[in-house]
Amino acid sequence: MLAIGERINGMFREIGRAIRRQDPEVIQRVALRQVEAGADVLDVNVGPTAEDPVAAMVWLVNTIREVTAAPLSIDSTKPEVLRAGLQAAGDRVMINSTTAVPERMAALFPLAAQYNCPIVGLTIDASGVPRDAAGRMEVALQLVAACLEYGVPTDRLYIDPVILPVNAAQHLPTEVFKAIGMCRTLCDPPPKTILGLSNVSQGTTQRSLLNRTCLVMALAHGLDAAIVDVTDEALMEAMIAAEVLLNRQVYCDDFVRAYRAAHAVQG
Ligand code: THG
Repeated sequence: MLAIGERINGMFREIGRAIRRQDPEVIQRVALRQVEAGADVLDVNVGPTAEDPVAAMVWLVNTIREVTAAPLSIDSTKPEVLRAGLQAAGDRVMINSTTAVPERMAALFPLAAQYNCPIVGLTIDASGVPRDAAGRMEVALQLVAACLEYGVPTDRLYIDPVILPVNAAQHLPTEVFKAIGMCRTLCDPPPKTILGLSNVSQGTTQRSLLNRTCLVMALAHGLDAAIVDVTDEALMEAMIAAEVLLNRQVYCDDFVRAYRAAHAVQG
């Protein structure tokens, strides 16, 4: 599974403050800590507070690039912020994210083609988040169609079926798991799937337990990537064990250590 570190997000108070003060040390420490914990990619989101989000994104990307060449997931709802982040990062990027709203897709799929990079497509259209798995598939098909229209290979699309807090909508995780499985049948080669995992536990008192249980269940349905707290050791160990049980990693008695050694970081 592609593990994308979630911590560089202005939603976290420490990160928001570092962005406002342009304090590189906090950002660089959090970037390196995630890479050392096993992040394959770092998500970069300026959060809700930045007053000039384009400048904040460029500063964040440059600050991270001073300490690591890890791939970056440029995370924004605003096309101009995504464009600026991609430009600052150069190669080794992914676009996080587009919805299936046509103007959004027209702005962002050409960027994915230009940068030759993966793009996350949320199953959200003009009427919002669909209520069930079938609704998510209808929106996913529009995202696949946009791949064909704009010349992006379908396996470079990561469909995000959008997981929401379980305490607000308890029937939804089941629909999200079903949607993950159904994405495999959409086209050939099929799109990949991704979740912003920590959404599921927001506002609950058992965050780590819900996160890792949800991750294992999503993996069993075929999930390819997740934006997670890679510093949550129990979560990462559950991910590794699930991959062994799903025959995605070779078994050995010391499989956690072996996984970590194989993913040892080049910075
Ligand atoms: N899909 C995609 N991208 C995403 C999301 C998604 N990017 C953002 C988000 N969702 C994934 N990242 C996070 C990061 C943090 C939290 C949840 C998801 C989180 N933050 C604490 C909270 O809200 O309780 C902040 C606590 C604090 O301030 O310290 O849980 O779904 N494609």
